[in-house]
Amino acid sequence: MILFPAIDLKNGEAVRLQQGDMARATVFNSDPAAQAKAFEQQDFEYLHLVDLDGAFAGKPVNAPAVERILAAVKIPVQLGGGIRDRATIDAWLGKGVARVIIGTAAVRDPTLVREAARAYPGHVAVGLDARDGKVAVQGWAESSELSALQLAKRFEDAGVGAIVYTDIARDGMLKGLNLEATIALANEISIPVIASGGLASLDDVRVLLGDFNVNTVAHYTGTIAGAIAGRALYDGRLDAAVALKLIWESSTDALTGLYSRRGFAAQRQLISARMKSRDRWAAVSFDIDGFNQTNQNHGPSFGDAVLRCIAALLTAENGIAARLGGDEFTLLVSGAAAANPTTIAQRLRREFAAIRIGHIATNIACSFGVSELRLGETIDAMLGRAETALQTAKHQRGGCVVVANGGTVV
Ligand code: AMZ
Repeated sequence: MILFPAIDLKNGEAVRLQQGDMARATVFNSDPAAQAKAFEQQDFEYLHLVDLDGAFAGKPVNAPAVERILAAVKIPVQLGGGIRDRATIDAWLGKGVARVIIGTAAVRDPTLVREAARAYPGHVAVGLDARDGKVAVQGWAESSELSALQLAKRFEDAGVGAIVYTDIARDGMLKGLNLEATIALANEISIPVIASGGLASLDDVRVLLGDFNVNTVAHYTGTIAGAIAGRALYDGRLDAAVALKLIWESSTDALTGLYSRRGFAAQRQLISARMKSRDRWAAVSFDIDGFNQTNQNHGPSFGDAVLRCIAALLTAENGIAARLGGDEFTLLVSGAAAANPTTIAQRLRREFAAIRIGHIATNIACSFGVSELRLGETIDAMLGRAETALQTAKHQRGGCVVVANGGTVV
């Protein structure tokens, strides 16, 4: 999960509004670049910027402040407000914005969103700002006839990297996120959702991390990839260090230290946002053949030791790795390592077979599916191909490496 600190720009200053009302603005920092730098130094990994005057004007107004922020920080930045045409999208992405957020134009000109998302997969997000169930536009001064879900559905399969969902009534009010509506939306679409509006305390962060034991939330199956924190950070209600520590701890598997499903999803998104079209990436997915057998024969602590050994091997690679299930793992590698994922899989296969726990030889056998990123493909699509190849490997005979796009290495 990514916690995005928000900087909303009005007249070149960093402000917070209440319920989007420009007349209820509090200036928190007259130097937004210094504020951005402060957030970076607090270890936030991604910034959320809004050009408020731009959202009302329909074109960028606080561009100089945005450019100063881009020059001041190294972490990626997502930006919304006044981005209504292709030239503005091209310009911001060209200047180093990692992801543009489109609000009004997503209602009025959905083709723009679709075309931009195709040109820049993962770098275009849709901002859905809901009031009384309907999406608001034009600085939230006007309402549309569409519900958030109706609008979100229009962009399924368009390559949109995220939906930033804001409950306007809660924005700046410190009453807590609208979890129910956010989860309901996340459950209905495959696009990751970023929750926004009203984040008030560590409790909101805890709930987003998967502590869904609240009676209102029965079934959570979608992806909530992050949340936006505004006023709570500025007035000190939310301690950044404590919140980020909590997020970091819950993004890794307690046993192996590898990324958990949720942490891996967040990292994948970050990678997608930072990815340049010619970057090289590859995926290696695998699971252990007959792991239950291993556990039953030697007891759970033996299984744990095996998992720890695998984790140590995996993290030695140049990439990020996750334990996605009891015995299922995924490795994402970049650069030179991505040139030949089959070699990586074969090496891992040899090394796993040689793992010893004390004096016991484990003889672990794994099935592998590998894939390389195609030009213009998303990381998720590449991972999907590796997963399909893995299923084929398991069905063939086990213990082999299947390369997406054909080819089995026994
Ligand atoms: O607070 C407001 N009145 C407001 C606000 N925060 N109005 C718009 N916005 C943000 C949206 C989204 O990120 O949350 O501006 C962006 C949308 O801008 P546009 O110009 O694409 O509608």
